[in-house]
Amino acid sequence: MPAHPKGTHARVLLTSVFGPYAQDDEFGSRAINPMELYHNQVTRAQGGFSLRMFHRSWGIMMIQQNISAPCTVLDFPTRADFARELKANAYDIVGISSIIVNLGKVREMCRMVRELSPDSTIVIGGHVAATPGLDHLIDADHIVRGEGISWMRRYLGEDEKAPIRHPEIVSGLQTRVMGLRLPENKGGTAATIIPSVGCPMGCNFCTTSAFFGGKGKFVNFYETGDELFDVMCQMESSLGVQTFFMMDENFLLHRERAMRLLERMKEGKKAWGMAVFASANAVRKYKVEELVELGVSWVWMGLESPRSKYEKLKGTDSHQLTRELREHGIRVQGSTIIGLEHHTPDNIREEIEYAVGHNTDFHQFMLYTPVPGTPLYKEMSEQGRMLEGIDLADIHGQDKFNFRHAAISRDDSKRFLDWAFWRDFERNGPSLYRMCQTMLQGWRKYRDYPDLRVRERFERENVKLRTAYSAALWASEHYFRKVNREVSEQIHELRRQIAKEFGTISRLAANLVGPVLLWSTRREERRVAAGKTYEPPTILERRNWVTAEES
Ligand code: B12
Ligand code: SF4
Repeated sequence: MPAHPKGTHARVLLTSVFGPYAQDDEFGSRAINPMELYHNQVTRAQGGFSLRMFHRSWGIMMIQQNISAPCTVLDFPTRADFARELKANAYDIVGISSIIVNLGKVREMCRMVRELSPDSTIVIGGHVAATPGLDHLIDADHIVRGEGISWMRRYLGEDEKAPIRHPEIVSGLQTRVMGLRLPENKGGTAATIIPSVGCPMGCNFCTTSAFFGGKGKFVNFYETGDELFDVMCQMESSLGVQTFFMMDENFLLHRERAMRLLERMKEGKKAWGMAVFASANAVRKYKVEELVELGVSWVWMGLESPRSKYEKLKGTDSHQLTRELREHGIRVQGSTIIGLEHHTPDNIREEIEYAVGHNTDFHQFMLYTPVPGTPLYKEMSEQGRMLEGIDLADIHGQDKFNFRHAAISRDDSKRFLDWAFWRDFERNGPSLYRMCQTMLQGWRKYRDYPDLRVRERFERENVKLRTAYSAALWASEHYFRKVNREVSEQIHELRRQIAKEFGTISRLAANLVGPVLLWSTRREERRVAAGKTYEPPTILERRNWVTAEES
């Protein structure tokens, strides 16, 4: 591919696809598929207790930070914002980032670029690039499969192997729970760190793994614990954070890097906390105390199914592992697949009960979904089992099957999926309560731990347990009294234990703020029932821009 003639003088616009998202429309937005991680696929059945927040489009932020051309990032625009930006600046390159589900929007954005900025070169990146025959479906100049920083550097004639500069990323925006928006103080929200893309485990359904090379492959941005430590120190000072969301599909798999990071954290006396994604086999490479010392306070782990044959789960008792992690104060977010090959209408409820029986702090359920680019998609296509005529906008894992399952119908797939979310909530209560359980267990175990950093971290987390979370628990206990007595009693018992540990402060917080939260939760449920949805804010950020005006 020849480089762009203007090289690093080219003006670049990098944009995500346009909103609004949480509505049904002709471009592929779906009310069931909002731009919210938890409310979309984790806590969506938890009513007013659902955790709601947005996440920026990190791929384009990473690219912007690592090129020296004048570059604008436009995140979550409306069509009008996008049109305005195209007309206001003569962009040489317009890069659009998307996943497959949003292909209809990419098509429309390409059309808009051709109309409003005909001299721009259109570059498409992100998972949408794995769509078969994409070049015939949209009017673009380049379709980039896989890692985008090196591609864009190459295209601009820059050194593609130069070290990766990490952008400052606040992990979540506009967080809401129980009907209230949480304050956004500097340092109050974790920073996202992206150590790598891809995952070498290569599970058959996994698009992230497939997109960056599949089994045995991935792309590391930071090879060593020292490099990661330096990036985290930078974010600590610029964003004022102590907690990090490690956006690496399998952070713990790279033990040497993690252990070196731990050494540096100990030397630097860093009481950092960390949320990580990790497969069970990777978690088991560590003693639980090592995880705690590393600051791991949250693990997102695929549980898939007890009868699945995934390498990562071999030899693991996932119930026991989850229990152990929670006992050590590590919150667990489980992920279970509905509609695996061995599932039938007869055994699926039992499998869901098993999943729910993990009693994780959070639980994601997703339909088994063959997505282009994955080994599963190839297999299903070869067997002629892919269903024709399903809009790509509906293939997001939260609607219905997009393939012919041996035993479960499309309509039933949706019913079982919804039942799983409902059952998890019914049996285990709101995730907020489960998190408090885990935090209390961790604090009890580690309050006298010899490593001061660990004590400091648990103490920091516990401030919330004594105050805001105590109030939230009061509200939850009262909310559930009428609708789920058993859960209400469990919450009452936890409140009693917290009050025993923390005394007056937690009682005061509960009695004074609890009723407000109960009221705001109910108000939120009324609002949502009346059709209220949430959309991320439009964000525009320019980099190297002065140079552009001078050029
Ligand atoms: C954060 C995230 C979200 C955020 C959205 C963030 C946003 N602003 O869009 C939330 C939580 C809202 C979300 C929602 C959904 N998501 Co999501 N999400 C992710 C997640 C966890 C991280 C993405 C990320 O930033 N990665 C790190 C960056 C650096 O990687 P990257 O984005 O791939 O970017 C690199 C390349 O792709 C490329 N690139 C990207 N953009 C561009 C643009 C150009 C011009 C170029 C040249 C290159 C390029 O360069 C980058 C650097 O190498 C990924 C999983 C993952 N680990 O990636 C899933 C993932 C992207 N999501 C996915 C899905 C399916 C969804 C949902 C449909 C939910 C669901 N039911 O699962 C919804 C859709 C919501 C909607 N209405 O659009 C799938 C996509 C599958 C596919 N093949 O299309 C993924 C891969 C998860 C998975 N394994 O299934 N998601
Ligand atoms: S372990 Fe997780 S991230 Fe890795 S390939 Fe399997 S599903 Fe994907």
